[in-house]
Amino acid sequence: MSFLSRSFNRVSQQTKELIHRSNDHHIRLAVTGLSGAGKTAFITGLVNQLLNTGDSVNQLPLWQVTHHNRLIGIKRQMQPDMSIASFDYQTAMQLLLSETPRWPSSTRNISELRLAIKYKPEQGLLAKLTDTTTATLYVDIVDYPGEWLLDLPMLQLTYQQWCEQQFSRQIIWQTSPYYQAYADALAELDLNADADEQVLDAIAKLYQQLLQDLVLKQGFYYAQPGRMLLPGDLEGAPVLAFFPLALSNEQHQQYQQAHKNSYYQILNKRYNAYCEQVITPFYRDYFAKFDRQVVLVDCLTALNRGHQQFNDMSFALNQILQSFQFGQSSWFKRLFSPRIDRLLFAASKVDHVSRDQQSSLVKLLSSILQPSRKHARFDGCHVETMAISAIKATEHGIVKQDGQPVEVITGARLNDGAATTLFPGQVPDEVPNASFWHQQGFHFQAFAPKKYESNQAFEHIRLDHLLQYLLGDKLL
Ligand SMILES: Nc1nc2c(ncn2[C@@H]2O[C@H](COP(=O)(O)OP(=O)(O)OP(=O)(O)O)[C@@H](O)[C@H]2O)c(=O)[nH]1
Ligand SMILES: [Mg+2]
Repeated sequence: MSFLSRSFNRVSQQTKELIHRSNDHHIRLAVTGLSGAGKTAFITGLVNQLLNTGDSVNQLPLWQVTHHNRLIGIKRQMQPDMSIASFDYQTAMQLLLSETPRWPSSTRNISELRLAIKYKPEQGLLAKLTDTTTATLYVDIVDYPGEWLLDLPMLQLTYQQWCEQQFSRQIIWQTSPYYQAYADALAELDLNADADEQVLDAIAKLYQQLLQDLVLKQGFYYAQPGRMLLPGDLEGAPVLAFFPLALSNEQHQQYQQAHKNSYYQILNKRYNAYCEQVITPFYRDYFAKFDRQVVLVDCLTALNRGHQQFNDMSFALNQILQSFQFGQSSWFKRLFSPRIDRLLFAASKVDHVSRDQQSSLVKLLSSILQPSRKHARFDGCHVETMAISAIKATEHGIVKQDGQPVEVITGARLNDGAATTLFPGQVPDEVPNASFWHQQGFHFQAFAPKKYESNQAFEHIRLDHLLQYLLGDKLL
């Protein structure tokens, strides 16, 4: 293809994007959640529902476009960004539909997909203006490792502020057997001296071991830089070989005068380089352009992990949500500075609890995300909270105990596949105090996916309600 025709194709692609966006026929949906929250399962489940609409049984009755028989069809389309991978729906489906069904693996890299939803507009403005009987809404969704999200708050902090914030978490760090080695190495470091690459690498490794232990073994959530948990192609790169220092404000001021090759200055420089070269491109290219957002939160695993861990998850989420732009959108803003005008907090994996506990889960989620809700609402964004399951792995039932009906769930336990019927326990509707965890704690079970047939849409909980909230107004 000649240079001219390539350029022409690129320009016409960009023009098409612009037309979709200005026509209000394009939505970028942010699927936000910490690692393990259920983003990949959610995207897979959603795509599975959408690609199977039009089957004899309407699995999405509360989504009005299907309820009113206005949906013509949904297809996956070529994604807009050529430089990133396509969301691997096929592999996720193969795992879910295999002889022993398995969940998709934890995500290692960024990927994207676009869906085209073809529908009949209601006999309203759009139908009159365009004089068409069909219209198409394009929906773009990005999947990425939850660890990358942890870095967004760093963009608002200088190196000094970041060090101070990290060391305010010392009580949490001290729960790890790896903390002491890191603290000792810092105590021996002369921050005015010429930086030695190997010493920096060695201390960064100790800090990385500390973070990995805190997240993977102790069950905490907030760990920065997030790429230390999942370095990928940044493994061994100087831009990731930095760590926070335990210094007072006066000491920071003093070391800021040190010569440019000193340990302090090199650490400061690497921190800034990480923000500019690693976080900013990710944020600018994928995270600054959303119109709608779903925040998936796995409260049940966090409850299992403990009081400090649960609070740490809430803190991480509220910090991360400060990086998003909320507010009423207009066609002008949609083109030049998009804002999220609908935000949904979704408690994921609600199939892990019995039906009578679902409303408590919603209340619990609302209570922990209260600061973010206030922030988004203040800026004019609609906020809703619900409990969902993207791919239902259990059945609900009722058994009699001492003559009384008790709500239970049945499914295959994740760790050994054993068929299990149980009452998973009560969900608190607000964060309990620490003594509750000391006395009894929580023991919610994880379940393996159910066996589904390839020509059948998965069962789910409230994906139709979610679609109505996030896309309903764009399909009128
Ligand atoms: N029962 C049930 N389990 C779910 C559901 N969604 C997710 N899970 C479980 O949660 C685990 C994590 O889900 P993922 O979709 O991989 O989470 P993620 O947010 O993509 O995590 P990262 O890729 O690590 O960022 C899965 O392996 C399942 O065990 C659901 O709807 N029901
Ligand atoms: Mg994932």
